[in-house]
Amino acid sequence: MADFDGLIARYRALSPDLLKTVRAGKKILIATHIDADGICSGSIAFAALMRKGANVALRAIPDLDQGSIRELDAAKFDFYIFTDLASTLINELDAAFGPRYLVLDHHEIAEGDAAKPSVVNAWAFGYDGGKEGCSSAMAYFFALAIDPTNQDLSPLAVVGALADRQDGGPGRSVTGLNRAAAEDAQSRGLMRVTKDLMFTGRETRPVHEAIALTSSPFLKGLTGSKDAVLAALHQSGLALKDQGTWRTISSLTPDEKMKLTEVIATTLGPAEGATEAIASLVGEAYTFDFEDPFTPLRDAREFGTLLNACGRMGAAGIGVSVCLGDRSEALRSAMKTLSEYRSGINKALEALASEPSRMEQHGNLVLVRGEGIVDEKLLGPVISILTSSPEFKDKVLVGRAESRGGDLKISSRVGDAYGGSVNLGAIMREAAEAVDGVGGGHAMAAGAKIPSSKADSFSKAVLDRVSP
Ligand SMILES: [Mn+2]
Repeated sequence: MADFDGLIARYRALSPDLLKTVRAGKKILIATHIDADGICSGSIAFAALMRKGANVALRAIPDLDQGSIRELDAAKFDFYIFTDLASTLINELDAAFGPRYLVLDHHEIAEGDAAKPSVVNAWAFGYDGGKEGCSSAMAYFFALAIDPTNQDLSPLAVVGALADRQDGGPGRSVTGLNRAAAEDAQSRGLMRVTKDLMFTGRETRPVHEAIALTSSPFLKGLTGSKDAVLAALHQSGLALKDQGTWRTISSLTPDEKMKLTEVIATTLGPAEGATEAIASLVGEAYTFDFEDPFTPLRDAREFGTLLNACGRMGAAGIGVSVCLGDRSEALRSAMKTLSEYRSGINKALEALASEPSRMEQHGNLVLVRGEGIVDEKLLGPVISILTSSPEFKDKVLVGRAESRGGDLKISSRVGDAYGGSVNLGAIMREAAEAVDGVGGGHAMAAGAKIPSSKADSFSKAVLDRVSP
């Protein structure tokens, strides 16, 4: 049972001490993960403290480990706040910082650690941290306990939830703690919730571009291919322009939207999973009307993609600036990063499609050998996109790419329609440890880093643990 009141009470209880630290002018560092949920949660915590006049800095890091804890310690801050990371390293944080830290997170955590005074974790309050409580929502209610006027940060909580793919409720809706944040955003008039076709850029892009940009679900023959989409649409007779201007998906009439769905159904044909792909195109759209039309910030999912792109491409700081309100230089640079990110992903997907032998199938498990064609930075999104494709949505995908220093980066995801039960977080941790690597994560999405020379024994260790 979710204990929302318990979570709020917890935050209220710890905020006086924190505000004392702020007022004393102590140096505070917020350390957060580089993905969109990390960027949003870090930005929310940062904004809440900055508004209280805190001496606060924010740092986004790819992975927290012993080495990065030592670096943070050496930076000599008086107090540390961790968002979207650290739940598996509580002992190490105790050793390094004693009582001078706080973790706001939603990753799985040992029960004993969750009860510690410095830890606030979604799981400890009855929320499934993988589905109904992202770090950004955790940070949002923390901010709200510090000051109720921080309600204006609620849109970022929704962005973080969608970016972490926590929209598994009915009609692709957010649930649980994320829902509570979404309701704040709605009631303040910051966010509009509608039922719409879920194409990327539904408010901002010409219809054919929006369809080609959509990778979740992966639309075979359409995703990544503007020309193919245009050809299919031309045949349907759908009016793509209005007085010379390209129309957007959201401007289509209900009948036209129906027609569009039919065109896509025809193009996908009777392929396995096509019906589900089309069903998952309809869902809850979250729109921020205060954002400029024709920017990716207008749609909460696209906002998340923009931030993920920044994080992956080594520009998390730009994402933070956008979250904190920069709509000029930072937004321009984030949009440029997004288009590089998209073209990198498309290239990798095309390369994999042209070499089917790189997708090794073992029962329900597919090993994706991305060495040499998938940039390690893009491995996670590439594997995610593949698990949303009709071909692999009932499979478990484990991808790999070359990393620096003779290592392999591993990224694994469970397809949306996978029938079995599997905990990738545990599998990645165990299989990696068996070959002197490190791994971990969520049940549905996890990763690892292993020595290249151990690739085969790692694959075998994974195979042994995924039940056929
Ligand atoms: Mn997260």
